[in-house]
Amino acid sequence: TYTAAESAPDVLDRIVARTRIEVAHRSTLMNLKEISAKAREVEFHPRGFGRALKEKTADLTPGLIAEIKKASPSAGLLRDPYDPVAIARSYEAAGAACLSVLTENSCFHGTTDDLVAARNACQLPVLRKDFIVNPWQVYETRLIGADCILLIMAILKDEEAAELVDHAKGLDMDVLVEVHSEEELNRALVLDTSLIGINNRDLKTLTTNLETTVTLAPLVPPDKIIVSESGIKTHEDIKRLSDVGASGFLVGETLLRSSDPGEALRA
Ligand code: IGP
Repeated sequence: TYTAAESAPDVLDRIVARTRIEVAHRSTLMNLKEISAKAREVEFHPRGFGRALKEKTADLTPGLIAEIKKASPSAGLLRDPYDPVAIARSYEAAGAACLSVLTENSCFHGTTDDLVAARNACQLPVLRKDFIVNPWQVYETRLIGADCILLIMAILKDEEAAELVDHAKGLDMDVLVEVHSEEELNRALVLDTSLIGINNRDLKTLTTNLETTVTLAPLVPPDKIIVSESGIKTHEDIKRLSDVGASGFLVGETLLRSSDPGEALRA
């Protein structure tokens, strides 16, 4: 886990570099052809992630995507012991629309098993929160049962993002594309997905500012679903973000700091 403030700018680069090495290693154990064949054999169908968000919006209730993670580079260790199953159940009982589960290990202490366990414990659609840079990871995401992948525009070239979207769509998974600037947003808008995530956290400095959503949301066409991500703490925050057009709200730290995350969501 990252601690020194001066190393913040390198966190994203370090995670991506490590991820590439790990994927290269794991794909020697099961190559792309093998994993894609296996992913296509998965029998159960993805739970509609975008659909669950749209249903909440139709109800005029905020579409909360409740996050499950043990630690983060900005917050450090959030939960010890860490029980993804209990947290998933309590979020579902509290009325979350969807779950987001961190599977990145080096900085977030997550594993793919955490996602499998959380998803099996509830009926909610699940976003795999990780740093996806390679089609192999998209097939792995389907194999572990996730319903939606995250694509971070800051770490992808246009053609890489388009290719990863195609692989995900081919497996009937939804895609949440994450942006943090107008330039990234314009690159994201041409992709074949309706879910646009606006990350209020600057992944280089790790600080959050809800103004990011306030500034970028008006630039998103009405046929897209806007998910505001990170740094959301209060009902007033959600009100302010819905007023500018967000209908999904990805909340982690605020809920995970509470001894009862579901209760914190209900509050
Ligand atoms: C949740 P927070 O501040 O409520 O814990 O944020 C989520 O938005 C954040 O975990 C996140 C993230 C990411 C993590 C958003 N985009 C990309 C890792 C990678």
